[in-house]
Amino acid sequence: RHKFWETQPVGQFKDIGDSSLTEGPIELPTPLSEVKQEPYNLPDHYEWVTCDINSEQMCEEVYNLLAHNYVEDDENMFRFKYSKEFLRWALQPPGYFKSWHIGVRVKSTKKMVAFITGIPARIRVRDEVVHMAEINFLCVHKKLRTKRLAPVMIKEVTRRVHLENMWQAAYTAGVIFPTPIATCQYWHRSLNPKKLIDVGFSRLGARMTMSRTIKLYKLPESTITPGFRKMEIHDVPAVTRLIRTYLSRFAVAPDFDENDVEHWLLPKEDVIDSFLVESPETHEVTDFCSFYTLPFSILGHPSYSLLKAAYSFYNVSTVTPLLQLMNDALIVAKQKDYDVFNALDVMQNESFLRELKFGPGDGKLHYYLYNYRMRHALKPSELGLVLL
Ligand code: NHW
Ligand code: EN5
Repeated sequence: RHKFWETQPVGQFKDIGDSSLTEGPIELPTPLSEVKQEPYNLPDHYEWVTCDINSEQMCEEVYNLLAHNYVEDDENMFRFKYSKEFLRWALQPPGYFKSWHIGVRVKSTKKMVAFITGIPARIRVRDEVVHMAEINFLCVHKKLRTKRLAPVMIKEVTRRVHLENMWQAAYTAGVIFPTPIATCQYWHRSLNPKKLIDVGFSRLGARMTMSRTIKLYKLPESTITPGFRKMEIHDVPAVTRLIRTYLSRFAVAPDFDENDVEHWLLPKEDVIDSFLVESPETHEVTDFCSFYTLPFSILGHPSYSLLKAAYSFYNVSTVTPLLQLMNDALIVAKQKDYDVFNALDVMQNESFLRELKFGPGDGKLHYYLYNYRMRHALKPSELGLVLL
């Protein structure tokens, strides 16, 4: 069934429910001297390239490959369109390795036809903090699909992760292979219902008119919570304390320090937005919310080519009810002209999704760990991790 994944140190479908298997690494690390020193072989006419994402030219090549060949919805109506600034942010967190940004080119023309990336992350699984790679942006050009290039890409990134003495990875995908640690549901909150319906992202509900639908999704002009403001650099220590405490309650979550919070959560225009509540009395930071920007290209529509989407990232409430905090997040997203606000049912998100008029999407997101066995699948609410 899964000729490649059956050979990898991942939980296998046949082992589901086997209580003799314990939680933790599947294979032990090997001495670095035993890690293969040369890249895996590619088919003739192709070559590896390590991508310098700071170079405008390289970044543009990667951007173009992804903009035309990366993830689409199940009906091929929309395709993710990560911006260049987003890619730079996503691929250069503290301690990143350039060698983990891997492209494949056609030797003769130098055209980029495949890509995969890793970034380092400390991920806590229950009580243990594991130094891992987060793998993302696996992409093979549409014309080179189903030729078993993806397994070579995965083995090569694995080798380069091993060379840095890391032996585990985390990744997400919309498709199933051995073996998800959790399966999450995407939810969507219409901000611009007319456009969403026009482009086929959503449908007019039964017994609903356009004007009733627009009224249903209407939001206040400005946010409601006193002390709600954009996060600033001087907030990093307080936000780090808030988020560390919050994430400690989940079974799987990143172990963020101040450098990580500065990188991942400080606002960057059209990439990451973050807001917090500073108590007007005590000036304490009590609540936090964030979303990242990931538009869809709209494929083959006569009048619209881009759908502006915000994705819920990390949110923490200690004083402001989470529902009110996320309602304010919707209001700022609407002010900033997003068409839709998306969220997964991870962490405590289920507590606000229905009430704030999110509806379930047609997509699911499966979470995976490489070389780390979980005894049981987790519920989405036990996950404290959001990947880009
Ligand atoms: S998920 C997004 C993945 N990208 C896309 O969906 C873009 C559009 N699709 C494509 O470009 C986020 C191609 O269809 C891809 C597959 C490249 C997906 N993950 O070359 P073949 C990520 O980036 C398996 C893992 O013939 P293809 C996460 C498939 O099950 N495996 O297929 C990435 C089969 O194996 P099997 C995937 O369609 C995580 C084999 O690939 C997969 O031409 C990577 C077929 O290969 C996917 N998304 O290319 C794993 N899609 O055993 C990281 C298919 O079933 C692991 N496959 O026969 C950890 C590494 C680091 C470890 C460090 C210690
Ligand atoms: C990991 N880093 O299919 C990347 N998205 O529901 C891999 N559907 O936007 C991620 N088909 O349901 C891969 N509208 C998995 C995600 C791939 C992208 C994807 C789904 C998630 C999505 C939309 C559009 C569907 C178009 C037809 C969807 C319904 C919205 C509606 C709004 C009103 C209330 C009910 C729901």
